[in-house]
Amino acid sequence: MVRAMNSEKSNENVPVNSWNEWDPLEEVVVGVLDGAAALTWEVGFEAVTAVEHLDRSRKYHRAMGGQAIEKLQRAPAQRELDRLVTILEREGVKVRRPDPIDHARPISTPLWSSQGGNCQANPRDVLIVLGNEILEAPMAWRSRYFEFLAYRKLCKEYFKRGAGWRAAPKPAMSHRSYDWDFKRGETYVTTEYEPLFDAADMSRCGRDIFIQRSHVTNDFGIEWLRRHYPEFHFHRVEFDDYRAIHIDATFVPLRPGLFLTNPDRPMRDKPDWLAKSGWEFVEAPRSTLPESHPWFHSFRWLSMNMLNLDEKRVIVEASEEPTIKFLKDLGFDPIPCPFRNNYKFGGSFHCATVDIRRRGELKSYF
Ligand code: ABU
Repeated sequence: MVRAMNSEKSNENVPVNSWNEWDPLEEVVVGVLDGAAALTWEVGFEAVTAVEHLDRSRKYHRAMGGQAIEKLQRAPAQRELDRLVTILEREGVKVRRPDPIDHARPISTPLWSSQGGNCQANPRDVLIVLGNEILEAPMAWRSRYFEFLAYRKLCKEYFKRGAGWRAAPKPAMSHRSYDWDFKRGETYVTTEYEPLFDAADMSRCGRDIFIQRSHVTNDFGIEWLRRHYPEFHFHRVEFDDYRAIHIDATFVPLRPGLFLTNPDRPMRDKPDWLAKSGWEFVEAPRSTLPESHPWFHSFRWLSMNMLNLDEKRVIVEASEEPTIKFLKDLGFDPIPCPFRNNYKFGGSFHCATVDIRRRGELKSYF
């Protein structure tokens, strides 16, 4: 249900309204850490694991998958998350939270089982707001199959207040959904057996939405989106990234006319229309996370995973001084917040949130 089909002002009374990544943010869902479990090793997870970590990671997750991440272990990340909520509220944004579900127990469907689930730290991966509608993504990892449940109370509430609410077809995630012999850097682990996508593989720029073909988003999923949301133009993009998962540390629209790009992940076959669109493409500074840091190979580009409160204010990780300076030079007002302990849960500010309401309307920027 896309109400603002042209550039008329959208109805400000609607509970759900967000068309891009930069309009003034009024209401946001912030993830929670309670209930988190160590991920279970599965082929989809293997595909996005840095080669340097493969052996260690496989061993750890086979042994620990489904084990609870206890409160004490979560405490440093929890303090950062609390700080993020304080900042958002101070900046005038209404914060909503999902219901934690306990991921530390085996899950199964008639076709497969997993030692455990994941967490609800990253609502961005599961939900996307397309105009006045919330869409639940199918997801592509077995450990994430039931993650949507944490957001159902909120979705029901928004629906009752008048928002659109849709869920993509729940995938089988059977053995046919995965290429068990995928070639790192050449092919993707997800096949075309059924539609698959994570919501975080999309960057919204009004009528134009960039969607990455990745290890969690396939062409069938992109086609499903095109057929169900004809009002939008979904542009399929690919990047040189053998671990491709989610576009929000790779290709980030910061305001109309400006993309932040990842110097290690150039876009493949950038279309001519985009190159000539008049939008500027600026390379993100490298992270201050030291190369010797055990998470360096997996998480260094989370420095790009920022949250816009509007076209000026951007929440950025507090230790990323080069990024903070870079943003100031571009005319932004960066708001630093420590968040590195949250990286263990897979994301930074963009992942940890999903904007429900931004003050704005549907526009064409290209
Ligand atoms: N949504 C997290 C993406 C992380 C990365 O691409 O490095």
